[in-house]
Amino acid sequence: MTAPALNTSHSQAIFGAAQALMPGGVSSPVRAFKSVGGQPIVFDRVKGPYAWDVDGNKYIDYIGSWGPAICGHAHPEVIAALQEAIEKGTSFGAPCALENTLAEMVIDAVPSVEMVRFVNSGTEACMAVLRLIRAYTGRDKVIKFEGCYHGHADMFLVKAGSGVATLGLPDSPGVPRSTTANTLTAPYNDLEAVKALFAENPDAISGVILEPIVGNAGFIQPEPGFLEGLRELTKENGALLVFDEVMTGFRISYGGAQAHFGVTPDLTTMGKVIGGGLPVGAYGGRADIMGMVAPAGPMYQAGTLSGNPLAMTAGIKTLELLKQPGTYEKLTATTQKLVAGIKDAAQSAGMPITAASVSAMFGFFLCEGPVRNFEEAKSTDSERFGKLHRSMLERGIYLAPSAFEAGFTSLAHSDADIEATINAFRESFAAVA
Ligand code: HOZ
Repeated sequence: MTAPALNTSHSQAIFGAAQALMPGGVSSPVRAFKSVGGQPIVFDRVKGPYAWDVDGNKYIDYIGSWGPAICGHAHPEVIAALQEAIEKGTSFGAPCALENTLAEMVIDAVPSVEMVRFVNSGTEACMAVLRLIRAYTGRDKVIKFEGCYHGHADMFLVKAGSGVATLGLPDSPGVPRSTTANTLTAPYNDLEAVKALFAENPDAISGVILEPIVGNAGFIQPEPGFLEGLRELTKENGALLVFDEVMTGFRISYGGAQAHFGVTPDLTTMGKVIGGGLPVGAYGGRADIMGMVAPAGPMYQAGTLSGNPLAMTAGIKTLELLKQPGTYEKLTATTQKLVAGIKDAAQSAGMPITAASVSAMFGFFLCEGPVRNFEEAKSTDSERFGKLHRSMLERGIYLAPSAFEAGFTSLAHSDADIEATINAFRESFAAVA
């Protein structure tokens, strides 16, 4: 069935004007729609599972502000808490009791976290944790995995996922070679490659950092034994294990992917959900390691807006909502229904597909699969993905504009939303097959 033509004239005018004002017209690269073609739509407002653009078109949203909106956009309780908090000011630059509350909630929930430091983004959290593992071990090298994305700090821009993969950029200019010389990479799900790196670099590797479920190279799950193997290898080699739970924290389960898989890293980075839609990142872990962070210890890291009362309020309220009984069961059921529908729709159209979900995170690749690493993710049909993305948009479904980003559901997505989405997939797969 042909979709009614989407009028996006206001979006086009605003995005056109933005070109001269901001590089590529955006504040963050992936949202420019470069890899899927067409122009991005410009949002006007969001509520629950929906987004409205400046032309009045309504979309069912599966990005959720790239993760934070797990309770649904603009949840009334989060908004009410923020309205109350804003009366007391927007930023203190001084200790506030709300930091204690959110810190206690994170420490209670996340198995590896005994102490936590709040920052303003996932990038900041990962940048700081890297400095911390190097300070603690006295070693400079770090192992990351191809296709994993840990923000845009210099040391991590090596075979990175997310926007770097989406735009097909080589490792970024402006990053000194001497900086990335200490970044070692291995294919995801390949323990033998990690073993070899430890053997080749004795007593030189400070730690291994990874997304315990990859969401920045599409959605890729760890194979059984992979996380456990990394836990053993890091211990054997005197290195630290860091889970980047910026995407998975409080999304895969209340205790993150580490609680779901039963593997406890030494340190964890978080972002997205713990800010409830405001800018928050965090890193935390073993108290003896966190004791290195200034002013308790010598490893310096700071931030003017870190722990500000509005961000803490949105995070606290969001975690309170997530802690209610049945939350993750609902998220799992919603997402499983969506993924089963996507698979069925693709198969009915004769389209190769591999799709999966854990809790409120999902993804699909337009190939038979399995997809276990970045190389396999990159070999899938990106041109067809672009066409599919456009067709879904025309049918009122807002998917990540990249084959290298995971999808996110929320507590606000109803059965009717999921059914409407599956119908749109059915029509779109038929249109692009
Ligand atoms: N790097 C994030 C996605 N993995 C954010 C993208 C954006 O906001 O454009």
